[in-house]
Amino acid sequence: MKKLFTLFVAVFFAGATFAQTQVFQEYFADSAGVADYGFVELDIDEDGNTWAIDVYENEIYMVSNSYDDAALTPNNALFSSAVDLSGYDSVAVEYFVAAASGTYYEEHYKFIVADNNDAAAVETADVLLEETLTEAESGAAWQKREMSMSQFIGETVYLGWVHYDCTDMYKIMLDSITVTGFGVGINDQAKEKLTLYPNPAQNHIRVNYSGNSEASIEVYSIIGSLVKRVENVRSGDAITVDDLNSGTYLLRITNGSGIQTRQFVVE
Ligand SMILES: [Ca+2]
Ligand SMILES: [Ca+2]
Repeated sequence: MKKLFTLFVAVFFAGATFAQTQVFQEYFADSAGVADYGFVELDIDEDGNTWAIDVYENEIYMVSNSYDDAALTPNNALFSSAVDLSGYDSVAVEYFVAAASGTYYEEHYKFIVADNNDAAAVETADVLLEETLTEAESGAAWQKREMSMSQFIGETVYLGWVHYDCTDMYKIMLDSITVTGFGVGINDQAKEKLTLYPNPAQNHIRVNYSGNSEASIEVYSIIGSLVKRVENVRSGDAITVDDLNSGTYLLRITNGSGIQTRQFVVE
């Protein structure tokens, strides 16, 4: 059984060590029971139908119905086991979702992050994505969703999928969930103050640190790709970011006092 595990991968960019850790991964690869994966399903509408394991063409995944011989009005929540997000500079999540039917595909759900895995937590959770599936996801055409979870760094959370606010379609399908943490780990030894502003940024971002040492700056995408490098920077200098797409980035600065990483957002 594939459970919570931690994998440490060191990726090297121009001599800099950038650590990438698989914080959580679940492919539903080898069991027929929701609880076997450490997941919890909640039949909030109490109609006897909720998330369950399904198997089709040797692929195992989670499923929740909005039709089963008759129309259902589901309100079914599925929670992962606890995920500890302490110790990272940046965290991203991805999962795959699909609608089983090629015709009745307008399943509705929200992806939430909660501090517990019960019905009360569904109400107070942060909603990271809410959507009605489209033709792109119909006919079991798996589509990836990926987004930042960096706002929860330092917390232990539960990932949740709530299938609700729809009726008389067929089945929503969920599989291959991965949470990845990024950070500079043992190389992040500098303790002095480093700030970025404005953050979120539009055209440029300034770095501000104590001392007068020259710094080199590297900017990484949320998945760890180097997108920009600037040399000979001093505290207060502006770094152009209007050539970057909107999104979350990591800025890694190396100066006389060591290496530090900060997250920023380009609007
Ligand atoms: Ca139900
Ligand atoms: Ca699977």
